Amino acid sequence: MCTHCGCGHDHHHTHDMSVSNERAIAIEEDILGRNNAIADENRAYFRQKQILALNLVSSPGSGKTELLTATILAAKAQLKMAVIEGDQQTSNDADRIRVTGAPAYQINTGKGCHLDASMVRTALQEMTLDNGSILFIENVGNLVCPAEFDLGEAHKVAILSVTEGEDKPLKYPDMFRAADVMIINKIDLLPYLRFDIDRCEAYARQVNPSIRILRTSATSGEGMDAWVKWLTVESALCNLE
Ligand SMILES: Nc1nc2c(ncn2[C@@H]2O[C@H](COP(=O)(O)OP(=O)(O)OP(=O)(O)O)[C@@H](O)[C@H]2O)c(=O)[nH]1
Ligand SMILES: [Mg+2]
Repeated sequence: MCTHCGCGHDHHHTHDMSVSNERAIAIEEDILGRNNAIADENRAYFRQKQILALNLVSSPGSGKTELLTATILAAKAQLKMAVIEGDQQTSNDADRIRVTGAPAYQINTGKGCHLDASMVRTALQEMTLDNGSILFIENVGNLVCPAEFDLGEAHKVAILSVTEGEDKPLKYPDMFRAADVMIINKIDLLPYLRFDIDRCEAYARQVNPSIRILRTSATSGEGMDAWVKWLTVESALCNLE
């Protein structure tokens, strides 16, 4: 359950207005505990197969799917990649990924505002992933709820597009604290906007001093080299373990 937005992940409790605060906290801890246990199983599976799993989180429309299709097209000669797509509705994003030739599995969360570890476990049972590959898990577009839910990934990667405003890391600190990497996307649009990219980076470091920051344009290709290089290094580290 995501108690913050009352997304109704756990239907029988969230709609009961008489639930006391303590009870709500106990329920939340229980749900997160169960989620974490399944996330650990997913992580063990990834480790055994030397898969680099990344959880891509952002608000809707920051360019997660565009970044993934550009990444796959740029790197498919040297990296094996697959995608799990999370959206409330439609299989549009999985369809966009499949056009690139990479396998994609679509999860629809309905009213749910984030993926959870058990949804990913179900997807893993349906997919055949190559040893040593990279699995991108594109979360539901939402800058709040996905921060709390471990899916078993090695890293959360937060994507922030320049049209969203440079103060987002301060306004949604949980997400930028949970992420190991921030990608500032759509930098091709910077000439048309008042977006202070250095200030944005400073804000992100204010909430998470160790966050790694990359700047990309998924559409022009600028900055994609550094991103693909990071993926290559991280994937190689998984293969050494
Ligand atoms: N100019 C520009 N547009 C971009 C860039 N990346 C994505 N877009 C556009 O932004 C829009 C949203 O991109 P998506 O890839 O669908 O974004 P998303 O984060 O996957 O969206 P959800 O899955 O709905 O959360 C599309 O029209 C993209 O073409 C970029 O680097 N530059
Ligand atoms: Mg998408």
